[in-house]
Amino acid sequence: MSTSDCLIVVSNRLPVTVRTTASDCSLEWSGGGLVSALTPVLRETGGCWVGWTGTDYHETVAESLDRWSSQQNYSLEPVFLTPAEEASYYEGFSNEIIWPLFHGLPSRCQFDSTYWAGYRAVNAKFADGVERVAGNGGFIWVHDYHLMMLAENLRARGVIERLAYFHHIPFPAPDTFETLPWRSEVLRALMRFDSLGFQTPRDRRNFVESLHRCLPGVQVSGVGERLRVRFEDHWSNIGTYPISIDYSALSAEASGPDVTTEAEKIRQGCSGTAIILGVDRLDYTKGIPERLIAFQTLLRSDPEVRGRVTMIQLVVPSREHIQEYIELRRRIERLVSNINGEYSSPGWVPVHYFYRAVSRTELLAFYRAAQVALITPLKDGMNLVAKEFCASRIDNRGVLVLSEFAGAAAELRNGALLVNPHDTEKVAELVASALRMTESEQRIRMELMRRQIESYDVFRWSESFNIESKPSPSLIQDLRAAPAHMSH
Ligand code: ADQ
Repeated sequence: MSTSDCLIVVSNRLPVTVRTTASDCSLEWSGGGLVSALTPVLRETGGCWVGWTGTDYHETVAESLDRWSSQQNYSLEPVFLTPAEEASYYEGFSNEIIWPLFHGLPSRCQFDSTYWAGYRAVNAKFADGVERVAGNGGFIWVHDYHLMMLAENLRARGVIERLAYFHHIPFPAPDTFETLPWRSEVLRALMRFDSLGFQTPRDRRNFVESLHRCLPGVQVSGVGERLRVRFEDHWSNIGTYPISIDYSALSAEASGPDVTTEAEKIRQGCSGTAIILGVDRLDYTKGIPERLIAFQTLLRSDPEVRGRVTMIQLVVPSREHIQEYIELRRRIERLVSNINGEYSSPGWVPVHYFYRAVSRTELLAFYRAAQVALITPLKDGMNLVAKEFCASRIDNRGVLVLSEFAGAAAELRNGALLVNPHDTEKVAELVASALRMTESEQRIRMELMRRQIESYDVFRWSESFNIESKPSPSLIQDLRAAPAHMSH
């Protein structure tokens, strides 16, 4: 995208967490993949970020955001939600329907029609927020499954900017998608965007197959990863754009003296044992219990490794008020306690568990201190942790054991050891072979992955998505002239 274009990013949450007391309000950077990926882009281009504050309306919050905006080269436009809106749109439709369904877990879904009504109403509220800051031409870039109805709302209000949507989570197979009672409404609304981007070829394929199945009359033109799709009178570009990280900034920071000192402290804290690292947001899709069971299997089956390896599991708190997440946390803590109770010996504790967000310096130090990164989501749109781990390995050492169901597996398959995260015995075996891997093999694999991430970093991701979101007038003419043919 040309940096002169005005960029409006829209996502469920603003990139800051708002903390309020009776008299005061403070803002802190939020964690999560979306913020990690988009902050460097917006910092470079300027513009505006529209999103929910995580609160209902408070004057002090609005004032703090104004103050924050005046000190940055982009501004924050708040959307405030009432507790009822939060319950139906966020906790209900987004977290109890779309999140599990799109991660292939329909049995976890609560198909409640009041959630659907709340979702549509809040998408309209977001459209109000976008309307307040739009109007200078440019580009409105909507992020993720919370806001699938937004283009329809904005077009109905006469907003004429280019509208693009990036889908950060997996798009399920049509057999799963079609269980959604509001499947046609959601697809129709998505087809009002000018461009839609997906993380992997599989997600893109699933989306197009779902269109064919649920929206009669849809026409698809093109082959490979860049398609044009016509529904009613509107054409959309559809493509695959794997999200990435700011590789150079991360590698440079990882080589800094603070990170080096901290990494050494972590190694000493683990008495020089080999470190196996897990880093995740708290979520049932991340496969944290399954991973702990795999580690337990390794300790059980191979007494030689006891006292020689330490697993460090970092979990950043997420969706803490939702019952399922409270239960998941308890389950993880029970497993950690069982493993430590069963296998600890004087001077050695097998699992070091942290339930908090760690600073960037600490996070990079953990990446550098580890011998194995064990990243085994049951399903994941991309998984930026896998890419961050490789970017931090300026020594070209370390082994990535990666779930074949993470989007990142499509790009990193030549360097990582891929595994089915449900097969805990196989995970244990692969960890054992990762611990035995020679330095020369580690180097070959790590270099392959680092080169891939360096050549397709977050700026390339954003540029390729945005440039291709703007079809050339000649292409549009060609497509209008030619009879559309079905292809998928
Ligand atoms: P997430 O599900 O949030 O993102 P992910 O891509 O792994 O998942 O990003 C997590 C981010 O949080 C990483 O940048 C990581 O550094 C950070 N993080 C994790 N644990 C932390 C801790 N304890 N302390 C500090 N930081 C921590 C969604 C999708 C993903 C997709 C991203 C981006 O679910 O599949 O990769 O969006 O598209």
